Amino acid sequence: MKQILNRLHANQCVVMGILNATPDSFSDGGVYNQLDDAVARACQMQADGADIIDIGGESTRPGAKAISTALEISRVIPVIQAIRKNSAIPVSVDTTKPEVMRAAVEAGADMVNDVSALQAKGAIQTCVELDVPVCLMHKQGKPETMQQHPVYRQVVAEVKAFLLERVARCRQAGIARQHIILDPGFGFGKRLEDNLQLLARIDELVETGYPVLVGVSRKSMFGMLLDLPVDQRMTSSVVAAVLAYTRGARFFRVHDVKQTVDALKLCQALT
Ligand code: 8Y7
Repeated sequence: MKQILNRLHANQCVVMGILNATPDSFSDGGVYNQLDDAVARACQMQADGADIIDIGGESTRPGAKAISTALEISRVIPVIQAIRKNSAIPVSVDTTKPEVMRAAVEAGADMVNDVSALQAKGAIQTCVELDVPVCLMHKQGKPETMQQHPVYRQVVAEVKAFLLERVARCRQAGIARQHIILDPGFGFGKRLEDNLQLLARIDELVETGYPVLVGVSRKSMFGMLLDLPVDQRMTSSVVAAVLAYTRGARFFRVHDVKQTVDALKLCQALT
């Protein structure tokens, strides 16, 4: 994990491969639920150039319902343990629950990816104690209802202000500055126009000095803009990653690891 932070702070790219441990994950269709398949998929992503694997057990797609802590732990922990046993690749846990964060790090996870920016009770303190890097993501509303009626007056300014407020709380509580990563949360309570502005102006988040993670892979913003089903969004996802790169983003959460890694290698070769 140290290597990843060093890369980010040296302005180099980091690619996070997505591994869903949910029965209803919209892109992978629950195909990788079996442990062996999860390990195989993680190893394939590592071979394709992923720097870290993100494992989530609670779907955060629009309309998804929250699940219990026990169910989430039962989905995520065996996958983390299995990857730990078979590979040295760093692992991040995609969760909003402090109990899951703790169990995951105890099982060998190296980083916390929280789509609610550590707003759950006890989440900040847990991350202080775990002393691992955290990705703070913006969202408006809850996954179950967030796409029903998102509203912003100035989306970029509002997202940035929210994230900086979360940073202030984290820093006050004792989370190290080098452990903080920011993410505007594409698709999380955002209209197409909001997502496009956030992507076009991602440099305004980069200006904060914190590494910025971009998660646009296969998202519905491409479906809406280009009228494409989820299995045909790879090109737009990779191009969006490249555009975000040109505006200063260096951390990318993706399904299509090889394609994204190749594109980013080209970007890095030109800078
Ligand atoms: C994001 C994410 C998802 C994202 C971060 C999907 C868990 C939906 N999206 N985490 N998670 N950023 N940090 O389409 O954009 O992958 S789930």
